[in-house]
Amino acid sequence: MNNRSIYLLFLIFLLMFSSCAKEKTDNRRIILGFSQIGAESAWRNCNTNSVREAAAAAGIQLLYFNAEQKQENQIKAIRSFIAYQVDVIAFVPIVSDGWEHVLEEAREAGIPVLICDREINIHEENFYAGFIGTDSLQQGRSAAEFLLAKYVKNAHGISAGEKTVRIIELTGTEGSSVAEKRALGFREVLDEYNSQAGAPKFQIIYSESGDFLKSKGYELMNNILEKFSSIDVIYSHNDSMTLGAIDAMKERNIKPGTDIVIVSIDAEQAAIDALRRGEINCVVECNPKQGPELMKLVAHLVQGEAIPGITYMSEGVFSEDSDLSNLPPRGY
Ligand code: GYE
Repeated sequence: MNNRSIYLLFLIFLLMFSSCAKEKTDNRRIILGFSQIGAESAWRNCNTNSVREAAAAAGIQLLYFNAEQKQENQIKAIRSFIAYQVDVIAFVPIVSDGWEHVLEEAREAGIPVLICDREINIHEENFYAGFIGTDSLQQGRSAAEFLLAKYVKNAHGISAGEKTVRIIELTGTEGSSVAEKRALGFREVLDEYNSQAGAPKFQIIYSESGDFLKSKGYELMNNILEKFSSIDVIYSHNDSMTLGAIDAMKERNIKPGTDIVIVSIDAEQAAIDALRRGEINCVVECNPKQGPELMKLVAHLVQGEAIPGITYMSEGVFSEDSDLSNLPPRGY
């Protein structure tokens, strides 16, 4: 190769490089680093798809990491997003504690952070830009309000003044904000009722974590049915555990929804189908389709615009009293 052709090659390379560099600084796509906790439920898979589809629709480049249920993997993912200098970081905190250091690192790097779906125990300003997700305290309250309506107003299966309603609770992942608040909201409403009214009283006779997993819901229910002979209600923090518990009941010829009243959270298709069959009595909706709202928040942050501290998804309650004839397919 003579000097002239080397010079020409160099020129072509320089031109190529400068056009790439221009592309990156002037007109490049927003990059969002998103750390998901895993794939423990149909709800979670829908949540992941919603984020992926919304990012694609908004032209946002998504760096996606699945933490496989481990906080340490989430922390590693967030650190790699910082090293990559993404525009915004979003993550679903599997548990509420232990995020101070990594959030401090993101703050020092000047990268705004959005907390998705579950909350964290840091409420200091400037640690993160905002939260988008579900109102789990309200979901717990709604679950209890259904029980008050059923047992107190409609006097289901009891004569007033006679009985205690014995409740078993299947809780979600220990240390997660969602499990804590679904437990709290539920107790808040029942405790208030118990402290004022005569009878019936509502009593949580047993509570254990099934980690939001169907397999654990099944396992827990088998153990519970061995231990307790009289159960009025199962309150389960998500549909996956509920569906596992229902399988265990059916194997023992216990009729879910009739012999034992069942209240669940999420409203995935399989639970709505069970509600229609009378095997579940109430499903409190938890809306996983957070992607489009999340992308709007990301775009605002990149523009340097203010966003609300909390964005809750819109959610409802479906029960045996609801008209479900026009309910569209759930998509999860
Ligand atoms: O209810 C459950 C999932 O964090 C709100 O996690 C979410 C919960 C949801 O696995 O099914």
